[in-house]
Amino acid sequence: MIIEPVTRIEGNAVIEVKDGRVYFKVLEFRGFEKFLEGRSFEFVPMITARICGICPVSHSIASARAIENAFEIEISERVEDLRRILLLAQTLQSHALHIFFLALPDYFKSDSFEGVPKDLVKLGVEMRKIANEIVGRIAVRPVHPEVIVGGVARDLDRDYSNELKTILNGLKENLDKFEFLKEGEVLNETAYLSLNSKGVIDFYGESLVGYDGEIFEFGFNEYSEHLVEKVESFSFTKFPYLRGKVCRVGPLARLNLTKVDTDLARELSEEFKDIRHETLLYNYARLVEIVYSIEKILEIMGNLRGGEIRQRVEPKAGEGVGVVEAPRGTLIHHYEFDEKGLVRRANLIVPTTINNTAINEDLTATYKKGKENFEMIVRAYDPCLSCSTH
Ligand code: NI
Repeated sequence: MIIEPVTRIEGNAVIEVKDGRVYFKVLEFRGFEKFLEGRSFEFVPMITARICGICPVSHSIASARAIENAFEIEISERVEDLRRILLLAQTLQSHALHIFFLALPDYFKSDSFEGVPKDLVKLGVEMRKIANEIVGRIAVRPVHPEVIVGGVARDLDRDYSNELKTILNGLKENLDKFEFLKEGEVLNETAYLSLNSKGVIDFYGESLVGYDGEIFEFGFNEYSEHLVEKVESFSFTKFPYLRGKVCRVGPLARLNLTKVDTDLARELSEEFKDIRHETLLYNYARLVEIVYSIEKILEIMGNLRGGEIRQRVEPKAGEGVGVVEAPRGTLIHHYEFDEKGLVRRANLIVPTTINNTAINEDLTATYKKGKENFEMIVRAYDPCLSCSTH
């Protein structure tokens, strides 16, 4: 059996059932790591923003962070706050797109958002509108945003709290309509990986936290000791393993590994006080993170810290790793520079790539249970294939 193409995901993929196994084949090829070589550092965040139309902010910020680490540049507290707002606004935009337009149709037994109740779709549209506006305000444009090495493009000079509070209230009134997102079964038990800051969820977190039966923490520079990529001939996406185990990142991993520190989202995240492995719970976790993103943006906006929004950057030879939480999970950028600040080598590890092994294993487990909801399982991961083949 072959499903081609897999619909309501970002990019092109094929699902093939063959000899008792199910293969999730990603057949795009991009080549960003190669054509970054020889480019000057200042263009790197702009080039990597072109990897993806949905999560460009994550790439550009991971990039800038890696470069700043390589050149030993400290950004101001204000830049840190503004970058957090950017990452959260993009998560709101991306999660809203996924839940309301790509995932919900499955739950309403429909092929498109036309089968989803209109009031819910409207909520999704409003979330995306305000999130894109916020990103555009700080990073000039919502798609192909500008993030600068050493800072951000613009300060936040407008208050969006009324709009955000209206959306949050609209969501609160409708929360009981999403109970069905808590349904799901365990297909495979896996390892998990996320950023965190002292055990708390943070899309611009300070260190990595992993789970392979036990929780362990490590710094950005040690990522390659824990996360090892393998290659399989049937896909252009690689297969990473965390300490030899199939690993997952994204909303489920974040809520499994970290505590949530905003009011309503904390209540909703109670569901994840033990490690949860049900793949379809990714959708519920995404809903919790929509609430978290709105609450956290409101909190940061209300207490913006001070400092310059950009600073002078002097390149030097060396290497640096930058990590952020993208909507789909942990995103790692690693560069090596020569003394002029030209890229010698680039390595990008993208969330959908990390989830790739689990997606394949889950499809085979689904098949072995005699079920055929393959596309719904793939969609739970909200895969971004143009990112994964970078
Ligand atoms: Ni992407």
